[in-house]
Amino acid sequence: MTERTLALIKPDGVRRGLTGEIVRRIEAKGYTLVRLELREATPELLAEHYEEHQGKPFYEPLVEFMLSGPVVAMVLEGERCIEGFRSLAGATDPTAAAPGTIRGDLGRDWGLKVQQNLVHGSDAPETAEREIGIWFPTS
Ligand code: RTP
Ligand code: MG
Repeated sequence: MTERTLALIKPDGVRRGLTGEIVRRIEAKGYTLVRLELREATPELLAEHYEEHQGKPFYEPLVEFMLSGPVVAMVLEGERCIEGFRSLAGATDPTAAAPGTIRGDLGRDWGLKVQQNLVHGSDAPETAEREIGIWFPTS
């Protein structure tokens, strides 16, 4: 089933110059880049994007981190790409993420917080629609 998903390269990925490498992996997998923009998040946008995490202990540091620099916002399209991009990304914690994944190969967590895990990907069809609407309201 062809799907769309919202993928983000978080500020650590952009800062470390990994945008090209991450986009390369997405394209090599065969997903189509429908939208791609370098963006500055805002507190309002992130409050919507991370609505499910509001009130959790990691919420405030996560938002602060996501405001620490530009992010690359993308809409990907492809067969089962919601699950597929999360597979490419790997487990949330870079140390636990398998080699071969973006977080497993490129993620660092020595001296860092787990939120600095390079990428975000929507986790279900409804979430993908919601998040695409938040980041690309005109799409
Ligand atoms: P994402 O939403 O970024 O694709 O990652 P995910 O589904 O694997 O992780 P999720 O549970 O949705 O958490 C969203 C982001 O919050 C940060 N986080 N920090 N214990 C912690 O300090 C903690 N837990 C989660 C990570 O940046 C995670 O990607
Ligand atoms: Mg998530």
